[in-house]
Amino acid sequence: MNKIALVTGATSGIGEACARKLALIGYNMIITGRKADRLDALARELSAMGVGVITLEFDVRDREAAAAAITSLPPEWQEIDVLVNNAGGAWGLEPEYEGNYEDWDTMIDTNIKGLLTMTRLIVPGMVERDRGHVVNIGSVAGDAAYAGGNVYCATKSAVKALSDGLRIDVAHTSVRVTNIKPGLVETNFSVIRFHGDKERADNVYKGIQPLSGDDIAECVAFAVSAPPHVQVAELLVLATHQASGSVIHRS
Ligand code: 8X3
Repeated sequence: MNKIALVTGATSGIGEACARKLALIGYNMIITGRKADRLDALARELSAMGVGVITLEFDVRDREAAAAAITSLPPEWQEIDVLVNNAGGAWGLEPEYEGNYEDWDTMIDTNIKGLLTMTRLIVPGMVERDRGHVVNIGSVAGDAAYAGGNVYCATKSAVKALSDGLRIDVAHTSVRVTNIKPGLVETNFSVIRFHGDKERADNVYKGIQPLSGDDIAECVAFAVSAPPHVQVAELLVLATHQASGSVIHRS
């Protein structure tokens, strides 16, 4: 059987692009997300590429549902080689002193606790098999805070700390840990951040060519395809006219 990759949040954006790319390079895919119809459509597409596909519909914020989904996998599918912790997002861009409690909870529960839950469920098997790769989708936002980024930036700083921590904790094994830190990527990221305000979201990518989900998927494929003795610990990937989370040149 081919190697197996599990991608969370595979129904759109970077997650969807990662699922396609990993299928393209021969992984059997477990795709997870909250929207059954999008998972099914992607599953049909990936199956047509000749790889095995399993869909698991759950929200990474729901620990019991996540555990039940992983337990439900057939035994030969439990030996996951690559975990892409992609599910996450940004909700709101208000100053910290005016932030929305619900947005904060959503980001902390998804970006930090959801990632931790998936890690806790899948990495013990990797350690036992002395084989595996965890790819966390962090962000340039985790390197330094920017205006209004506050809690989102904090969650992505947490992704860095959790990636570094896990790398230390599995250093005695052959399991590898990669933190990919994208800058501006044009997906539904900003539409979600601005609670559906498409015009405001479009403005984020005005005057600059942003990255695409495919660009980030290429980086994930590079990291997981590196020879076994090579651990790509971190990749900071920016659009050419973006220098940091807050320095963006627009023409
Ligand atoms: C997404 C990148 O720069 O919009 O994490 O925060 S940024």
